[in-house]
Amino acid sequence: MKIGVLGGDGYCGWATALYLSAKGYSVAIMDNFARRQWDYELGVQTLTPIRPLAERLRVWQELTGKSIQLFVGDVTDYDFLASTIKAFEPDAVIHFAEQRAAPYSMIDRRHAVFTQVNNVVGTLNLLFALREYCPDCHLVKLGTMGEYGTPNIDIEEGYIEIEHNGRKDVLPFPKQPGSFYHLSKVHDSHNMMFACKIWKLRATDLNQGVVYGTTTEETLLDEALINRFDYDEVFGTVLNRFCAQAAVGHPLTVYGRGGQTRGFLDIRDTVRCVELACLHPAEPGECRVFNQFTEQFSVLEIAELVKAAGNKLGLDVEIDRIQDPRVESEQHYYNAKHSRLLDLGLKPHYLSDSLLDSLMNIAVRYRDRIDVSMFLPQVDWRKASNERRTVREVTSSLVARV
Ligand code: NAD
Ligand code: USQ
Repeated sequence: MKIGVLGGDGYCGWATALYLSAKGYSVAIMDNFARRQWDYELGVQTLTPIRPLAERLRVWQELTGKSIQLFVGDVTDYDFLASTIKAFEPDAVIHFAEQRAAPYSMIDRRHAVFTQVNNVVGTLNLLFALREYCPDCHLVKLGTMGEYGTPNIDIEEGYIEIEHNGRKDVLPFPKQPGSFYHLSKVHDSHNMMFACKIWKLRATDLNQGVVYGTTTEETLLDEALINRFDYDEVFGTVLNRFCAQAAVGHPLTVYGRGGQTRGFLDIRDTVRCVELACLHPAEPGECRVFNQFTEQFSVLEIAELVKAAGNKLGLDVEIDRIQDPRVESEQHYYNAKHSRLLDLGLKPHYLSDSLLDSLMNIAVRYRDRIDVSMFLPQVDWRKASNERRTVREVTSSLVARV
């Protein structure tokens, strides 16, 4: 099977490209390195020292004899995307290439607009390119559990049967996303459903929970293959942030009451879920949805688990509660179905088995690289409409003055 990995230089994409290549699939990465640019803009860097993509790919080839093709370009550039799809002729395309941080999309109007243009236009371009050049290709698109929000009812996998005024139908599950980023995923989902309906494309929308973990079997082969570990307030997800905080003795920053509950999964399950979706493609005209997570935890439960893991390593970990910079329910009902990937054969890894090895030990190993000024939240949902000068703007105005 030929598989294109859009966003293959990023966290999920890099692990997926290596995993699929190791399994013998013919893999190509498409990426414009936007993610590395956002780090420069925000003045942050991944805790783990990642190498340039060309070097990563060279080392992978030297170690395994397997080559991964590279197409450098922007998926919002239709000519680039269409010519790449035409040249590579994939059987499946995994689409990770989006701006994925909720706080980034809430910095100000510009970042909200950028996020939605980047994400929605990229996905629309892909739908048109597939229809034109590869109509039988299976689109595996990364959505998010955050599309659903936190309704006071059980969350189904994409669709729900509703009875209204004596009539019944199966309809898309209601969406109540909590940021302009999460909204971009809802817009993508609607565009995909529509394109599948009118053009008979085949698509799987993987509504993924929060991914954790740094290591996979493949990235462990060499230090040059190491994956990202983001811990800053914008791109760092909650588990990474707590582990990095614990490693340097900074109190864990639980936002608000800490009852915010989310689905979580190990990066090793992300790559397997993507493979399972590829091995069992959607039918032509079908846009199906899998909820992709393995366990659910509240933020406070995560903090307690990190505290306990830190204590095992001799770290003195404190839990702090700070005002929630987001607008979200801090205590709520949460029960999301997630059986479809298990039915296809997913054997989950659990947090209790990976918290030390794939998170805490990595945080401790690289703790000298941690910048503690990146811990406290600066992006505030309530102030998102204010224009804000970013580090990059300040730096470029200094450069301009020189
Ligand atoms: P990431 O930021 O590490 O990687 C995204 C990659 O896409 C980067 O390499 C970036 O350069 C590339 N990219 C972005 N816009 C592009 C464009 N216009 N053209 C070409 N390349 C572009 O993000 P990630 O954590 O690997 O997430 C991947 C996908 O999975 C995203 O769609 C995200 O919404 C989804 N997801 C991630 C998580 C998580 O916890 N990391 C959870 C649920 C869903
Ligand atoms: N949180 C804290 N303290 C922190 C950081 C976060 O309490 O220091 C809380 C947040 O308020 C939120 C929860 O932890 O309630 C999760 O936040 P997060 O930053 O770990 O995750 P989120 O913003 O939801 O986004 C991440 C990925 C995104 C993906 C999403 C899946 O960045 O790409 O779509 O997880 S989900 O959460 O299911 O929507």
